[in-house]
Amino acid sequence: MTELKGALIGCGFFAINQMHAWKDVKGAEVVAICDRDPQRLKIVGDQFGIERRYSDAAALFADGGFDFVDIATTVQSHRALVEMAAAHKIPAICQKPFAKTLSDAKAMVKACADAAIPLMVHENFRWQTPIQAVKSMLQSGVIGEPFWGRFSFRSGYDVFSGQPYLAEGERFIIEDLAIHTLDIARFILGDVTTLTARTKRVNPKIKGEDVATIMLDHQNGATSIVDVSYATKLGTEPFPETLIEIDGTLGTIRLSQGYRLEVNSAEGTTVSDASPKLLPWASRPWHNIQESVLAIQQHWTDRLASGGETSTSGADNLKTFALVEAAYDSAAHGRTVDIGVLL
Ligand code: NAD
Ligand code: 89V
Repeated sequence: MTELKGALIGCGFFAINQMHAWKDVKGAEVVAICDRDPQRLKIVGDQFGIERRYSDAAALFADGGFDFVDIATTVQSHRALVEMAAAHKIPAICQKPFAKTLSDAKAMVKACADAAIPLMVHENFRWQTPIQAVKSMLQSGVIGEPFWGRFSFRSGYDVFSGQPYLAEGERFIIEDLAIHTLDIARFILGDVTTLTARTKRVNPKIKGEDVATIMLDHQNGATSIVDVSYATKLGTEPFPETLIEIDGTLGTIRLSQGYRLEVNSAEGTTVSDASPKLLPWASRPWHNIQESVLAIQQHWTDRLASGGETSTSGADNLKTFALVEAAYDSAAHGRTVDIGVLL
């Protein structure tokens, strides 16, 4: 298999997972890294044995010598870096949140389409083993047509120690976390027509909202609830599990804490274990997310090699990003938002 060469920009907290995963991906390797913080550049360069190191993305692109770029910086730099990739006709992966605003996100998709380069958003949650298991079960038809769903992430985990910037933004849980949960809802029940949301801030030490309850109407007629919280203190901390309930015309699916998958249908009740693998470089409780990083990066590599569209392409992600913008609008103004108008 031809080895695709990649460059990674942004050597921070989460990029460590991406670098480990690139070591495991078949058909691609990282040959250059970039970070404007010299300490982060050294830590990641030394840990993963990368000689080509840049403090400036423009210099990285000018030197070239790679087939794709993996942008793992925080959102402020995403538009400039994606547009830089497009200007150099380098296929790009961009971390979530894709952009600061929907209009930025649209401009980024257009820049890559105009340059005829693939663009994928690193929206990895739909690649988690338990989420894929729910999707497969639904697709098997065993519970019939889905008419209702719940996608729930309720936790008291201290995310701020690893990602201090999450405490500082005017926006928090919808932009950072529900963005994944909304994407899972779209992945499982299909695209959304209208959305209604309510938010709260419970933790007085942070700026943004840490609780959100969002109701979605899906194009197929199903209704779902996406509910997320970082203010929920439970006996057994579920971070970072997404719990799912789907009701269908012939049965139900329940993905509950501990990755327990229960399916009730005309054939009876089955219970299985949908746990993710613990990869050699992974650590609990993050292993679910870490495994999905490997899955999405392998998917990108396979599609880049074959010329196919990725599951979470920039164009696809606009439909998830629109739900984020709609949720803030709905919560601020107490109204239901028509998603079609935003796209
Ligand atoms: P971080 O602040 O720890 O790391 C970002 C790094 O990028 C820093 O080292 C910074 O110096 C560097 N950087 C920023 N702008 C740059 C630029 N223009 N050129 C070069 N380097 C630049 O942030 P993080 O926690 O690693 O998050 C990075 C992104 O990953 C965020 O968008 C976050 O939302 C996302 N994230 C995704 C997941 C997931 O599961 N998909 C999980 C955690 C974080
Ligand atoms: O996936 C993320 O973006 C992370 C976390 C799961 C901690 O919210 O910020």
